[in-house]
Amino acid sequence: MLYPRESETREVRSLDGIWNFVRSDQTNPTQGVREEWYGKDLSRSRPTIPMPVPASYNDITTDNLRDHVGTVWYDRKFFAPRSWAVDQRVWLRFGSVHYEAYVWVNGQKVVKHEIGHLPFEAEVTHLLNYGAENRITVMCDNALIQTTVPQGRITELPNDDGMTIVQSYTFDFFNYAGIHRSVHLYTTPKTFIEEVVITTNLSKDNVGGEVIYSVKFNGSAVNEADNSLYVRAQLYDREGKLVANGTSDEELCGSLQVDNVNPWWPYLMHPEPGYLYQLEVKLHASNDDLLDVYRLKVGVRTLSWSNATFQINGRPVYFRGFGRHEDADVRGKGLDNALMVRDFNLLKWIGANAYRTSHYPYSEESMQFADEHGIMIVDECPSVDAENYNQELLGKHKSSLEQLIHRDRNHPSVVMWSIANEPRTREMNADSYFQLVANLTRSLDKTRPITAAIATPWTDDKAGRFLDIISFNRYNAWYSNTGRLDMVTKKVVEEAVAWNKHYNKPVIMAEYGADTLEGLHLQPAYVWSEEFQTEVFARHFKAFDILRKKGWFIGEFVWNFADFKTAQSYTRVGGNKKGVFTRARQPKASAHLLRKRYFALARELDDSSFPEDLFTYIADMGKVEENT
Ligand code: BDP
Repeated sequence: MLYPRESETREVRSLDGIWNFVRSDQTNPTQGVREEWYGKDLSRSRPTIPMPVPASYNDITTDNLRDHVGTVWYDRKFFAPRSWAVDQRVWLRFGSVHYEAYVWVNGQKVVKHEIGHLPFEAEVTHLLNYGAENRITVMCDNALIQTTVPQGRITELPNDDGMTIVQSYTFDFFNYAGIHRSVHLYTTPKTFIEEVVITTNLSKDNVGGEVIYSVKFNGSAVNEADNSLYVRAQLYDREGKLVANGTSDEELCGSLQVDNVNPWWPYLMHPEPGYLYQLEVKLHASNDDLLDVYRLKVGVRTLSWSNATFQINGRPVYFRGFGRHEDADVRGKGLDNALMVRDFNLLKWIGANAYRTSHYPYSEESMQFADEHGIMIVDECPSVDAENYNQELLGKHKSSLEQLIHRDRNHPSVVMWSIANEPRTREMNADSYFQLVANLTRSLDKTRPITAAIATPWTDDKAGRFLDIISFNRYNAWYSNTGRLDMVTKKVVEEAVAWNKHYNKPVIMAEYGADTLEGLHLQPAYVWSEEFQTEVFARHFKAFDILRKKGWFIGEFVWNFADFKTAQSYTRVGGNKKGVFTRARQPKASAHLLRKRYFALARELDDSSFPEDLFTYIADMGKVEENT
């Protein structure tokens, strides 16, 4: 599914803004469907309130909408211009709705989609009133049960007024819901480019590049058997200069050779990271008529991995990054460009070169931004804390990976697929389950390695053997041996060595950290203080440096980039506070330490230089040393 982009053959129209909103009665979640609320304006069925799109609905009002379980309804009106009635097809596309969505246009059912954080679309050409007003209605259900991805439980519990419905889940982030990402209408010609798949190669000396493309079209005017369609592909560099062009074969596939290529490099691995070309794909009819044009950014790079290393363009990579969340005050998981740009500024300020999209796919806009800035992504599907393995769950888990790979396979920033976070891999069926999930992932993309963030001890784990890279999560001095800073370094080293010995694969520490209340200072370090987080990090750094010398330890990811909202619990003060940045994206003391480490690693491993403000002037150290 291509990201909606304008071109000389396509128009894109945003439906973001303020929509009308109704919450269903929790005890009667299907009432709206039975009463056909989608058949007329929502306001004629129930009083509506204004609701921003994109945003989670949970934190917008001042009442208990936050904890609502079950269905909610959205609607809005829009105009379809008269010009769209002629020789066009019109598509309605959602960047993501969490968790399950049902969509109607002018009272007609259009599409149903399950699993949040992933886009879906449907053709609405025949449902629109052109040159007139139209209505779009969305019903969204946030209920998580044992067969959803991620899993949850719904129980009925007595409360002061009788009985109430309660949603619970084991994962540690708030189950924000609603229309989380942009809603677009876009047009395509009758016969149009439906898919573009890109892979790239580099010569050994990184001088010659190759962009291999494969295009699929969809058309009513021409059928699939008509192999007289062809594609013209043109590749432009950053300055807009044409550097390669070619014509596809009958299958609409082809390759472009790029001399003196600028490879895509991660941030700080090269003076010009995130180099992107623009590929222009033009679909032509056999009589040379131009049918459709689609442009996308392409980074030329190669990935390779072994049982000890992970390489990009032939150079070993050491990941220094974060686990993150899409999370912010008020808007929850709603797409927010200001926040996204701020986050990337902070990632670059701190010298990170990677993050994991813990624990679900992030916005398409952020993936494009990562491409541009050379930030490597470990791209995670929405499976978190998987347990009680069953066929239905497996089907949805696989579907989430299929949709994710389909969406993200052209991004140079995506360097690894993460097929789960902290699955219960000691459970009986975990091995056959993860074998099937890993096999599917590999069959969909052979160009990237597979990992999963595992917390089950290596002695009990049944999934690691199906991965290419082992990632483990562990909270020494926090969840185990709380407060014991003297019990970190050795344990981290021992565990990483054990994982490597057991599976003979590269190892990443994918999560470590400590909750930290901004502004709490306690010396000597004490849990929850800024001093403690800083010390926990330093003890891990020592372990990582011992491990790096062993040759197979390839990365460190702090948990978490920023503080984030969770379900209510006596272990959480307003949410999870393991952020290096606050929820408002300001640094805690540990951020300054981490920054020094990440830039020191970049200098040692990637030959990059220090930012001028990395060290604050203290004294003339040269003189101090001379005098001692
Ligand atoms: C890990 C989870 C992560 C949590 C973290 C924590 O992977 O989602 O937020 O623990 O408890 O086990 O801080």
